[in-house]
Amino acid sequence: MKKTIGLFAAGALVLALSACGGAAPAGTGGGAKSLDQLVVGFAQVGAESGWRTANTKDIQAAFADAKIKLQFSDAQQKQENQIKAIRSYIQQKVDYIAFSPVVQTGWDAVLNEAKAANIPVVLTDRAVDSKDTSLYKTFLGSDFVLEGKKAGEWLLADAKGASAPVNVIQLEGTTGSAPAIDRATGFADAIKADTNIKVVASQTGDFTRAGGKQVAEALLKSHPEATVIYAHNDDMGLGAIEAIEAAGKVPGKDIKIITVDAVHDGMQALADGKINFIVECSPLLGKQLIEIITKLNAGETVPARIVTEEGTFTQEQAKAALPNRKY
Ligand code: GZL
Repeated sequence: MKKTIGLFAAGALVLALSACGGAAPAGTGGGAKSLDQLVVGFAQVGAESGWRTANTKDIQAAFADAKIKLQFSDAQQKQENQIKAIRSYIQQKVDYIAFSPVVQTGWDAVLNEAKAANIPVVLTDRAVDSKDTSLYKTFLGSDFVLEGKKAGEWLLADAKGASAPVNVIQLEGTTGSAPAIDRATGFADAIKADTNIKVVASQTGDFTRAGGKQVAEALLKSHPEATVIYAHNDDMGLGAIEAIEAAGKVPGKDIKIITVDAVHDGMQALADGKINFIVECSPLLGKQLIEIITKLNAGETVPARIVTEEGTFTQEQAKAALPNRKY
């Protein structure tokens, strides 16, 4: 009789433990799964620029190398598509969700749904303006204000001692996106030091080459006094080059161009003297994203903010760097 009770008690104990403990959901430090058992949902912004293409390729390669299953979606630059993708990842009960928020606002509801489902979220590339930072584990990406500041500081140096006014057309990135907001802020703060430099017009080209060309054509017509174009990414700067040449002017000389990213086509235009200065913004976030997920899955904490390292390029530096660039 005693033996039977003993076995029953042991069985009950095992049942109780498995009911309470169970396989802790991944990302909560349960470490219940090995990396090759994980499924990660990634909601990408779209394929709007050379930067985005390089970012997607790098993330997909990093997950393939790490043998972690990646569910990938392209939102075609629409927030509602990203929200739909995140909701589908929640329904699929993925282990982690990562995404690059196309705009800063409007994420609290869906991020609270992910939190309620106990699925950790990692922000890559762009930030959200949610006040509740418990809605995501970390934000991995560039300091866009610093990027804008670097662009402005180059113009300050280039315009030093100039007697004629320096009138700038600004081609903004996607309206409401962190890079567009912050690159404008950093640039404006830097050029304050020289009252001879003025932004005479500023409009979004939505980070695309076509958008940059269309807006540059219009603004060059309405602002013939402009001598500089500051584009929030290379693709819009490349579109502006087409507009400048169509107007019979020489890009890099009649109209100086400053851009951000340093993707191949931008760097080639810089080497060719059609762009004057590029601030780098690295799209190569895949390896760091894998490191973050590996740490979270092992129950380790990660910093709330991980800033990517990046530099700047002049024409000579672009010529030297081009042969070894990965993208
Ligand atoms: C910046 C990234 C921006 C790039 C653009 O991290 O979000 O979006 O600068 C891209 O080229 O479209």
